[in-house]
Amino acid sequence: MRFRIISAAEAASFVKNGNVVGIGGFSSVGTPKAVPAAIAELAEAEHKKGNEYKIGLITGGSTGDQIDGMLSRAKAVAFRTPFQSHKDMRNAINACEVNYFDLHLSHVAQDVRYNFLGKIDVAIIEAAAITDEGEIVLTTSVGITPTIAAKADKIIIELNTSHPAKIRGMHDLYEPVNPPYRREIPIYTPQDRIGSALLKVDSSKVVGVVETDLHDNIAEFTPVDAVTAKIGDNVASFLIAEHKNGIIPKEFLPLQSGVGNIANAVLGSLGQCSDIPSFSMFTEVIQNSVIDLMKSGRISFASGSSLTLSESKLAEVYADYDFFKDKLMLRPQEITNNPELVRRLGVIAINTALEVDIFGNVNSTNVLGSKMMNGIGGSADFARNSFLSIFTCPSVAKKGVISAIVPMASHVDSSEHSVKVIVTEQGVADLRGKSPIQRAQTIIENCAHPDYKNILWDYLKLSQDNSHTPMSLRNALKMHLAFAETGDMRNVEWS
Ligand code: 0RQ
Repeated sequence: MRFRIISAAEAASFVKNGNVVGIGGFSSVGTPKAVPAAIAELAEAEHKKGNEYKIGLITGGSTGDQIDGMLSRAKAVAFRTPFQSHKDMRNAINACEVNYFDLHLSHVAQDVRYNFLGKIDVAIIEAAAITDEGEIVLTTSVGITPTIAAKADKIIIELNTSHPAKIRGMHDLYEPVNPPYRREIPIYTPQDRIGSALLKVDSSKVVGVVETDLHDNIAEFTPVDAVTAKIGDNVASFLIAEHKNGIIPKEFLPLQSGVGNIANAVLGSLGQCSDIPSFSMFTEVIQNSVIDLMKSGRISFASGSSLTLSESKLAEVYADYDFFKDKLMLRPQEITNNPELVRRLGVIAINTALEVDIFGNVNSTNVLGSKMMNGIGGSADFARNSFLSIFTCPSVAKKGVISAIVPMASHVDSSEHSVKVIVTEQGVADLRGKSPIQRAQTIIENCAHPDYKNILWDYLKLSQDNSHTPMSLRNALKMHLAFAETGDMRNVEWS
């Protein structure tokens, strides 16, 4: 080993109050765990002594309890970007204890390279192995690791012995150069390899290696409920019909699907349909269902930025690695989510909305327009540039007191111009080639919950005044107001 082995506590001592810390990895897997936990302890000790201690935290995407959980509970985070999904970090953000800013995931690495986010003091990255030359085999994700390793003043490596060294070769690390010298990214099929399997870092910046065997502990998926299964079936039937009609080419197109149970249900339904050929994924997060569909021969290849698998599914992959090794590729999120590639490859993008308005504007992030949920993630990277952009959601939330279909989205992440199809358990609204009034009619008729259909039809009638986009300024957010004041959107009264 050419680097010094140090304890997590010693590693944390290199991270000073006010530092900006870049975290390697992505989507709660392949991220460092021991050192962030030690930084949280250090912060608590400093606070007890009456000293200030807060860091800026830049990650690839969501992280687990050792990063977003422990650091937010320790009140150790001054600012946070780009995406989080931990309840303690979310609460700290919504209490304005942490300055959070939401970024498209494809932008994070380039924003760091462009120096938009200031200096990176320390990069902390997880490795499965380190070669004699000091090159690093990453673990189950990539995220922004190559960029923060290149830009940081200091690098701390967590060498995680729970990952087998045989995963060397699963990564394809490539960083575009900055304008005006940037060229095209030479990926023409999801399988194309363009970069290095190993991360090369400047050895003089590595302050030490911390040995761990901590697991990421991704929860097993909960069984799919009836609503989620119906959404999955609706998306699958729609895509199958598009394929039959020749809109989707006979070879099919690469899929991107978001995270969570709806995404799993969609893939499950598509996977069961033998009318479509086996397909590939060009996505951000590779989750359990992809592995099952590889085993059954329905998915031929998956390119992503993380293998976000439950413990048991990751064990299956490692146990049968010879089968999986030429079917999985992990890349930086700047590549997996790159607009150029998503557009060129003709990716079919399937993401989840919190709410959708009757014109097709999608809110993925801010509950009632103001409370941050997780962040935009990669949803708009894909939606804006895809061959076909689909957003899914249950038609109601919180046992029916909230309608996901509203007259006006209380916040917009993906605009009507990027959204082609809305799917709820009620049905499918195909928005292609439709004017705002036609979109509103289709969404209300096909996607709204029966409890809300007449309410929304009434809104549409009262707001139609011979203008291009029906809009009643007095009423547009009244359903949200009814929920805020009475706890149920069904109590709305139009005026
Ligand atoms: O809350 O768990 O307390 O009941 O929001 O909603 O329906 O369980 O869906 O877990 O997939 O999350 C958009 C947040 C959806 C996610 C979002 C409440 C609802 C529930 C969660 P409870 P569901 P999901 C990119 C992939 C952006 C990033 C992205 C997300 C909770 O998908 O973060 O797309 N997306 N990444 O009850 C108030 C509403 C609500 C609501 C739902 N209108 N108002 N609460 N909820 N609708 C690309 C990749 O490739 C990964």
